[in-house]
Amino acid sequence: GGDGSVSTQTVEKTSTNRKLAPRYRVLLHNDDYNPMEYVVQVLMSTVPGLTQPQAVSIMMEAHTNGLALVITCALEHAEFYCETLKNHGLTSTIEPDE
Ligand code: NFA
Repeated sequence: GGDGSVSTQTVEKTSTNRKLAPRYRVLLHNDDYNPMEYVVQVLMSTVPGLTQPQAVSIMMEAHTNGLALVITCALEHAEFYCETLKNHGLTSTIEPDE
């Protein structure tokens, strides 16, 4: 209070201080076996909303550089996409964003 005594303060927990879920990158690795068009089709059937031009770009980046960013998303989605790519013979890894 105003008399010099020790004060207390209440901090309201509101929707403005909810922490965002951490995000993760799914990285596609190049290989010497999978045909380019197959990689494009697997990417499009695995990642919702991925267009053919985006899938071609990701595939070509992995082919050229060895690695390409597929998507950044919540961990449970990243793990699902990584497992689905593996089930189709593609290699991918997950890393924390930042
Ligand atoms: N490197 C493969 C080829 O030349 C294509 C590929 C691209 C495979 C990206 C995996 C990932 N057929």
